[in-house]
Formats: sequence, C-alpha cells, structure tokens
Amino acid sequence: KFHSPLANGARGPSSNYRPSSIRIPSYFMISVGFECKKRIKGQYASENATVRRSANYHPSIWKDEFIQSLSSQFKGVTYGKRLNPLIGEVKAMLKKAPSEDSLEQLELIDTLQRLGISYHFESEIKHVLKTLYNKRDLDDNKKDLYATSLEFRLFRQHGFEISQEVFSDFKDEIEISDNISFLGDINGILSLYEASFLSFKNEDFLEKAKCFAINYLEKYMRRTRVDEVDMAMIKHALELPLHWRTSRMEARWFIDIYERKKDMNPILLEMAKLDFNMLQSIYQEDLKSASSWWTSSRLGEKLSFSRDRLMANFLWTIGTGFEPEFSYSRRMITKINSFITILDDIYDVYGTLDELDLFTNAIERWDVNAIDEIPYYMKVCFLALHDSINEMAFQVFKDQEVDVIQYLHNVWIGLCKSYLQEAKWYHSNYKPTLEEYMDNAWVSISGPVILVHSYVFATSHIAKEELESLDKTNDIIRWSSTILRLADDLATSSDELKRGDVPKSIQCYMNDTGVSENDARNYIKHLINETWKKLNESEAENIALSQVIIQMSKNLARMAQCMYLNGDGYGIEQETKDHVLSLIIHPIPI
Ligand code: 0FV
Ligand code: MN
Ligand code: MN
Ligand code: MN
Ligand code: MN
Repeated sequence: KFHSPLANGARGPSSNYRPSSIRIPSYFMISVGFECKKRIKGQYASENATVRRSANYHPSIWKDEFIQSLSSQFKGVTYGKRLNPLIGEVKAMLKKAPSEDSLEQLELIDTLQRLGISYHFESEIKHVLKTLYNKRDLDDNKKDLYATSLEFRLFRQHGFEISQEVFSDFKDEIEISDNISFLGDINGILSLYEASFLSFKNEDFLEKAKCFAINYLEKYMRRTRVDEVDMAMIKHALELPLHWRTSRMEARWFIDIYERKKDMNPILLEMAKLDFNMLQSIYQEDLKSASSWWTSSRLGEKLSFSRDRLMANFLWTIGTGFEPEFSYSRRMITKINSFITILDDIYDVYGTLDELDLFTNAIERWDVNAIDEIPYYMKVCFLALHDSINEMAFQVFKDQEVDVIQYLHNVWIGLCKSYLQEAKWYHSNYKPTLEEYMDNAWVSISGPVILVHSYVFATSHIAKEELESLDKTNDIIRWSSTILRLADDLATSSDELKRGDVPKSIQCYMNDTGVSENDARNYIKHLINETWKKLNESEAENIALSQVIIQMSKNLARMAQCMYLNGDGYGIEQETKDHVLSLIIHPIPI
C-alpha cells in the first residue's frame, strides 16, 4: 500500500544497521592515543592512552541523500484550492446552532481533534463550547455516561471549569464495580476512560473510574464477540489514552479507523487526508533543511562515538509542535536535540571525569578563550554549540529586539551541571535516593533546554517576564520533564546500566525500598500517571501562561510516551521506522 522509499531512485534506508536483537558487548572499549589521563593495565589500552567507553550505537539508517530526494505532490498551492472549500463546509457544520443536539456538536469536535484538523477551527470550537457551557445548567435532560464523559473531557481540555461531581449519577455503579448495569454501553465506558485522564491530583473518584474502566475494557475484549472497529478502538485506548497521545500519530491512526466507521462523514475524511498530506510536505522541507545543516556541520563524522539520529531528532519536533507555523521552530529544535544527544553521550560514555569538569566550566564561561584546556573532540562540540546558539539568539534579536542569549545560555549550563552530577555519582559509585535522583534527573533529560528554546523559536512576541518565569520554578516544565525522564528510564535504563551509568529511577526506587524490578517499574508507571495529574493542574492554574509553552510541554511528555512505548525508539531507529514512514515519508493514498 505504501510507496517504496526507493521510488525516486534514491537509496532507501540503508540496510546495514545492526538489528536490535544482536547486542555487541557493552563494555567494549576503544582507546584513543592523543591523551594521557588514566593509565590502565590491560588488553584494551596501551600504556598511555585514555580509555574510553563506547555504547556501540548503530549508524543512522536514514541517509542525507535519501532525505534530500523526498518530494511531495502536496507541496504548494495546488491542493490548497481543494482544501479551502472543505474548511468552509466544516465551519458551516460547526456554526449550526448547538440547539437540540449538544451531543452531536461535541462528537463533531472530538472527531475533528482525532482526525488532526481541529487546529483550523480553534475559534469556532471555542465558541461552540462556550455556548454549550453557558446553557449547561438549563439543560435538565439526564445525560448518559457517554455524553457526560465526553462533555467533561472536552470542557476540561479547553480550560472550562468543570468538577468531577458531574459524574455523581454514576458514582454508585462505578464504585461498586461488580454492578454491571453498564454492560453493552461500551462507548460510555470508553468515554469515561478517556475522561479520567484529565483529572487533577485529588480527584479520587476519577482515579477509581479509571481503574473500573480499565478492568471493564480488558474483560470486554476477552469475553464478548466484539465489533472489529470497537476492538481496535479499545486496544488502542488501553495502549495509551487519548490525552497522552501526539496529534500526528493519532491522526494517522484514526483516519484509517474513521474510514471504516459506518456513520463517517466523507467531507471530514477527505479534509483530514488532504490536510495530513499537505502538512507532511511541509515536514519534508523542514527535514531537508535540518539534514543539510547536520551534514555540513560534520558533527556526526567528527564525533562518531555519539548517536547519529537526525531523523529521530526531527521526529520529536513534529511531536512537540506539528502546526505549519512551527517550521522554523522544528528546524531549530532539531539542531538543539542533536547537540543534547552529543553532550549526553560525551558525559555518559565518552568523556573522562577530568575532561567533563573542564568542559562544564567552558560552558559556564561561554567564551571561546575558555577552551584551550579541552581536547579536540570537545572543542568541536563547544564551538559548534556556542556558534549555533549565539546565531539563533541573534536572529531573535534582529526580528524582535529581545536579547535572549542569557536565558538560552542558562539552560545549557543547567543541563551540563546535571550531567556532571550524574557523572560524578557514577564515577564514585554513589547511589542516590529516588528523590535525590529526580531532583537532578528532570533537568538531565533536557526538558528545560528543549522547552525554553521552543518557546523562543515558536513565539512571535516574546515577553521578557514570561521568559523569566521559565526557570527552575516553572511547574509545567518540571512536570513535563519529569514524565520525559521517567518514560526514558523505563525504556533505556537496562542498557544504560549494562554499559555503566548512574542508577536510574527504577534502580533508585529498588535501592530505597528493596522491591523487585517489576514492582519498581510499576511504581514508575504509577508516578507517570500521578505526574500527569500535576501537569493538568498546573495548566489550569496558569491560565495566563503562553499557550506555546503549555501545549509544547504536554506534547513533549506525550512524545516521550510514544517514542518509548515499545523500547528505546530514540536510540534504536528500527523501533521508530514505521512512525517515520507514515508521518514523514508516505502520503495517505487519496
Ligand atoms: C535520551 O537519551 C535522549 F533521547 C536524548 C538525550 C536525546 C535528546 C532528547 C530528546 C530528543 C528529547 P538517554 O536515554 O541516553 O538519556 P539519559 O539522560 O538517560 O542519559
Ligand atoms: Mn545522560
Ligand atoms: Mn545517555
Ligand atoms: Mn549517565
Ligand atoms: Mn536514558
């Protein structure tokens, strides 16, 4: 069904990657002769060589030559002419007075969101929801579980104040969960399940409802003869709830499901496919630009011990901001992600502790005169980073007359200091408590670097006060980064420990409590669930904060949960290949 990536005559993803099932021993050492730091007797190193570890990351499967060959017929204005009347038709549907059938309007909004096209109708959707919200109390028709849950989810998602009390009619049946009067109302339970993920910290009923719904859905899949589409919907929902999914991946999946629904609206379907393909053509241009930068920087080749993951670095940026207006941000954040990865591999694997100290100092000084002491490979990294960040800041200074350099510089210092802390812990064999670890690890996963830069690149009117508030005290950045860290630990810590690294959250919790690895993993999953509630709550409390930072923070957490769903989707490109093909390479057949 998909077009072959070879269709344009270019080389496809190269096939000489290392299959993820074959593991080269992690302790494989390489020796580099240009420096004399640590003397080690043994077979791997000559007397005066610095002994360095290697993670043996596989080379990239996506070559620049292939990326540059991408082209899409959906680029430019041709298809815009077809899209515009469809947008008009959907606007008309949304304008239909939300009189009798409020449920129909809510369902339309939900469908637009899932199809990934609601961003065209933000003001219309706000208007419909406002109207429905205001007449909510006048409406004394009893709503069923399905309608109540859908309404709760959409109102809360869009910032309307709504309490878990709206579920009071269903409380008894849910809390005494052997009562099965809901049987058959699979849409109601599914809808309750999705709604429960918008809860705040102290909303116990919603947590109970979530457990009830999960049990119910799992049983339902096993016992009943289930409709094919329902089955797909339930499986998908149990894998990850809607609130934790990123827009593009959800859209690509849901468009196929929607097409199979008996009551689907062909206008919505056509618009969704067209819009998806048009966005994809923009991503291809963004990707080409980022890949050209990466190739000409020669960082991959100069720092070959590090992960060469241009494609994955780009994929993350679609996850955090998919809209057409974020092209510039996607291009810049791909660079940021590339630098983060290089730095992480330097601190985790390649650098010696002495070098890391010197390097951290150079980053703090942010001065080209500060690099005499550091080895060549670090100079390459420092100069490339220093140049790129200064240039990006200058771009903002030209366009907006705001000087952002100290804010950008600060988050890099924070990142390198947190990396150094972990390196010191590792080299002294220190085992932090989970609390101690997390205080540092939400920074060392690079969430603050990504989000502060995202704010700067995606905001057309940067506010100094806002930039000021994006520091260590910002809850939203903290909770988003915490989820990113925990999801990363679940997927990467086994390999990290084999190669030698500081204990990650799972191991810290095991050390703290003595529980098994399996129990510790479940505890970390529980923490992710709890942290989402904090993130939901901080969003509701920070209504004045920029939408860019709020949405991108939530999206970063979501992207982590997608990337790490089935293992290390970042380090092992094969795990993410299908996402790359379906989101970036292959258009939806129309
Ligand atoms: C995590 O790698 C990771 F994905 C990094 C550093 C890439 C940049 C981040 C994004 C694109 C979100 P790894 O598991 O090695 O990180 P830690 O911190 O566990 O060493
Ligand atoms: Mn690290
Ligand atoms: Mn690492
Ligand atoms: Mn480490
Ligand atoms: Mn990791």
